Amino acid sequence: MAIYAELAQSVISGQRDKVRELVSNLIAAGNSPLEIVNEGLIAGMDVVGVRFKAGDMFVPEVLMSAKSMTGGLEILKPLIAAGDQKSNGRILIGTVKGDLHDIGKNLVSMLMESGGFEVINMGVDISSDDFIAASAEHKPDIIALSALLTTTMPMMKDVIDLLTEKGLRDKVKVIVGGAPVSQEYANMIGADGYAPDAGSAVELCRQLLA
Ligand code: B1M
Repeated sequence: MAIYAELAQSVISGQRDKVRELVSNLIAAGNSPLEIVNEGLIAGMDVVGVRFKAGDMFVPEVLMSAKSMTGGLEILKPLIAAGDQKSNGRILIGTVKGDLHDIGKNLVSMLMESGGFEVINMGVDISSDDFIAASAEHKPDIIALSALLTTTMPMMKDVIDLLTEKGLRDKVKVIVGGAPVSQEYANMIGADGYAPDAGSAVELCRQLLA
């Protein structure tokens, strides 16, 4: 659909106001919020990723794209989020220490909420100690760790090791995700599960708590 291509292009060129306008138009025309996320916003960020890697886009431009995507997500969130249904479980989510990427993690968090989970979103650059402290405070059923950098992936293992060290590992499930993470890596570090995208993360949480 041409309007999705226009939305993706507006994300790529970092036009936050235009993104918000197009998202609003798509909602008004009756399009599904999840389709808008996947076909427009994520499609745009995918191109940004390719150009960033190729050196055709630089950090300030990527940040503009990220802000545009977030602007669109802000409008979509209330439409995707669940109403007042009973909680399916409590999830503590955050991006690990040293990693500032939060768009994917926020999308996962949003879909978890819409899937009926109570979500505590700790933000980015969260140390293993802070995950453990928050876990002791909030007693989540699941800790969900996001990492977008190969250099920060080892912090996921660090969180799991610290949970074990503190005798808390059997009290909580740990799931991992993010572009460089894989099922193989999840197995290697002793996580309870891996999900490649936001939709499967919700499905995984349901399975783990069934
Ligand atoms: Co960064 N960055 N970045 N960046 N950035 C990547 C990740 C990179 C792949 C770009 C590239 O080279 N092609 C590369 C990593 C290479 C690597 O390690 N393998 C990279 C780099 C190198 C860097 C810097 C080091 C660049 C620099 O400064 N020289 C730097 C690091 C800063 C830091 O974190 N300490 C950096 C900085 C930034 C910005 C700040 C400019 C910005 C982040 C803004 C923000 O998040 N607020 C940024 C962005 C935007 C990207 C790309 C372009 C897009 C990421 C994104 O938001 N994608 C990215 C390239 C790419 O991934 N294609 C890149 C859209 C989002 C919806 O997808 O996050 O993958 P994603 O999330 C998905 C799934 O992964 C999954 O579900 C989500 C939805 O389906 N998922 C989970 C995510 N978390 C999950 C958790 C789960 C389950 C599923 O369960 C717990």
